[in-house]
Amino acid sequence: MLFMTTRLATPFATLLIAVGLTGLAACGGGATTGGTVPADADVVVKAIDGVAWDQKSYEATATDGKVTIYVENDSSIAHNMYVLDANDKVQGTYVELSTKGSHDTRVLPLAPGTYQIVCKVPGHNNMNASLTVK
Ligand SMILES: [Cu+2]
Repeated sequence: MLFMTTRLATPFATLLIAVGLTGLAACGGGATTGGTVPADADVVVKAIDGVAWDQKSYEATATDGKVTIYVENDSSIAHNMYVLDANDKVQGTYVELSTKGSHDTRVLPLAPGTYQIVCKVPGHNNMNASLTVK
């Protein structure tokens, strides 16, 4: 009897996962509410009130040489996010975080080392955090 219950539960769990993924896909970014952090995110970065990132330093462990960065705007003003290497070279493409709840994910090929996460909106110099990639 226990065996049968297990067999029945598995398709049900699969259905739940499918429904969950559909819900995630419907979230196209730029919504007015916060997003769902992807399960494979290596680092989560949030812009918060006070013209700041939620941390001064972040750490991420690369997977196959790539770092998955999820970024979200939890503040009431517009921001953007750039990842810079030690020579201030922009890594990949930036993320526009125009409204509260704006969010996006970048998968960047980053070698181990120290990077900067910055916002280039004028006057937002305080939004300068370090990202250590291992
Ligand atoms: Cu900003």
